[in-house]
Amino acid sequence: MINCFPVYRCGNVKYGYNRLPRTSVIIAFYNEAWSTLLRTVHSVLETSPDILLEEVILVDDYSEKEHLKESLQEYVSELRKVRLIRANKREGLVRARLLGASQAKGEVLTFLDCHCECHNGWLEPLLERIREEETAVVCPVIDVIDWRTFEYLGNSGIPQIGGLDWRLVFTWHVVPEREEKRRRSSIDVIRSPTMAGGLFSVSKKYFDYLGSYDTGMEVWGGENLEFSFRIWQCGGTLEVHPCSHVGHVFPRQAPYSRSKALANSVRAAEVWMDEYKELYYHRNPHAQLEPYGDVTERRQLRERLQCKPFKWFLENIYPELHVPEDKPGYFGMVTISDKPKTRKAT
Ligand code: UD2
Ligand code: MN
Repeated sequence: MINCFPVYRCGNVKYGYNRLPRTSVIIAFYNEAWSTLLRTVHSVLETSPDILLEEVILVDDYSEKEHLKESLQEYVSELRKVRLIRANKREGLVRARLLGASQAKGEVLTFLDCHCECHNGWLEPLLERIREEETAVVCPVIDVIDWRTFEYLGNSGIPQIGGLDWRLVFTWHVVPEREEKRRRSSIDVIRSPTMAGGLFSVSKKYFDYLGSYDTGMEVWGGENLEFSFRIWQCGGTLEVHPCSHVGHVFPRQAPYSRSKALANSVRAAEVWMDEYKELYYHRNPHAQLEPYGDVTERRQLRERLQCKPFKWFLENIYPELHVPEDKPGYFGMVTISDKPKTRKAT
């Protein structure tokens, strides 16, 4: 049965370790707690076969917290294969990751958030898939780590894939039937229209070919959808591997402001969504007023790589997404406030 978490079958796969590409693991962080950051690093070291792990590159995005200064440097200098590099100013996650990528020696880049725990056997399936298909960008299943107790809660069993809504918010979905039919076995990769953003492996060569990231994006947000559109529209595939599991802490509140997310999303819409960007603007009128900088180079990249239109993405990769027909004056978005309005007693 395709839907069962194929844990037994995953365990039976034999890898030709000598043939797999080696990876650099890149972890950008800003003001992260000591315990979660080190949990991430140690879990990578403990669960990655030595032959597959080129190095772990920690990129400090100009953190202010004292524990991330000398103490971290000292701690890390004792760890084999781990390097710490520091940004000279706050770069935001896109440029911080690229700083790490620019120094990476591995054939494959594997990005992780700085509050993860890799599970045994997480790396092999990602690398095997890239060995098989260089244009595949592969994500692990993201398991949940409880943000209060830090307990590894795992996953409900059925891996989910990524989507989006017309406000350009990332959403999770069950695997559609058409995709279940396409897969030949329960341990086959699952194609996903979008990625959550933080955890994935990509061939370094292919990442560069695709234009790595949009360096005009600041702090947080938007880069995950931008990269997802770009992968699909420019000829790659975006996949979740059901055999690869990595836990992630979804905290209640990030240790920084995410005010730049809107401009980042607008950049993604302006470059990749063609006329469909209007559907976004109708649902988020603030977006249309947001200054988003210059996207000329990104449009040139799209031209150069001869990427497909957004319509193709909608029809072929994400047919489940309802495309509304906005008639003038008849569109909007229903929002449900989480704070119930209290009625004044009369
Ligand atoms: C999700 C992604 C995240 C990113 C984001 C959209 C997962 C599990 N997480 O949000 O990777 O794609 O969506 O942008 O898929 N960071 C910096 N500099 C900054 C801000 C953040 O280095 O200015 C680091 C941060 O410390 C962390 C990573 O970037 O390691 C992602 O940030 P996050 O964990 O706050 O994002 P998350 O998981 O809410
Ligand atoms: Mn995160």
